[in-house]
Amino acid sequence: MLKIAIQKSGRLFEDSTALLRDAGIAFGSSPNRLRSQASNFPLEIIFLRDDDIPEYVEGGVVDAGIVGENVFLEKRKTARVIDRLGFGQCRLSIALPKNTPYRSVQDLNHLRIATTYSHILVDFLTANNIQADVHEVSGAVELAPSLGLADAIFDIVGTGSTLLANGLYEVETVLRSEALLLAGPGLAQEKQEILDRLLFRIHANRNAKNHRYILLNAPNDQLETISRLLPGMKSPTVLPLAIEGWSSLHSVVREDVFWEVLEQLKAAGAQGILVTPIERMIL
Ligand code: PRT
Ligand code: ZN
Repeated sequence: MLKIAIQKSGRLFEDSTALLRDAGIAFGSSPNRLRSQASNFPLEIIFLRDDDIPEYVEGGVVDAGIVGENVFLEKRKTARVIDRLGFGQCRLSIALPKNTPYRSVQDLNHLRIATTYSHILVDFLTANNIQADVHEVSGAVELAPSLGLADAIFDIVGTGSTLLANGLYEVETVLRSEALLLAGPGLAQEKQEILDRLLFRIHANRNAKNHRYILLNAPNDQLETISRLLPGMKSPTVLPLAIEGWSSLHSVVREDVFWEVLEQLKAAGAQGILVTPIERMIL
């Protein structure tokens, strides 16, 4: 049995549960539940505040956990980063009131900076040789300048609209963060095997999301050119059509380039191009 901690409620909850459910794992997650045993996979899900997850992973109370990189780095706990999950994306940035000018990082010297991420901030200031006064606060960081508690803030930014609403603007992006899958340093072999099975499923889903299946008809004299545009997993499948001189070609194409590839295929003489989503993909 593998124990995995995820956020009980908050910004990572939906994506964390969806990640496990898309991996075919069935479990209950009612709001007042603290733990839940999967019915079809050797996994127990523990619901925690995100701040506690790195410590629980380090201490072996849970075997794995899903938490924002910002929280993981701030908590200074030891764990293996098993995977970057692509959700919960945000940045940790320094922001100033909009009437404070900013030219370079030197302008942070001697400022009072309010934050809940003092470790990450101190590391950044030290690396840049800046002497500033770090004010650890427990919340509502973006209010600190207007209350006269600080000259600047260091906080999480998503869309940036909270900064804007508080008359602040971003001057330094210190960290780009996303949700991480963490695991304890020394998992027992049985637990590591379960984690590997879970990862296999997560990757099959991710690969499927990042690719499209493509079918097209091509004149035989263009097959080589078209095959070069569609390397697929090993090479494209080529089948003869009932009409002389034509073939059907099947392959996969990466999601992020597929419009460009489609244009090139068309220019190379491909016809009847079909593009469909893939449900699972194992490389
Ligand atoms: O209760 P618990 O302690 O578990 O949750 P929490 O309140 O500490 O965290 P939560 O649920 O707010 O966020 C969990 C994680 O989501 C964070 O640690 C980040 O890794 C990630 N994340 C992604 C964010 C944001 N985007 C985000 N926008 N966390 C917080 N914000 C805040 C931001 O600071 C601002 O105040 O949301 C507000 C809106 O942001 P804008 O820039 O879109 O206006
Ligand atoms: Zn938290």
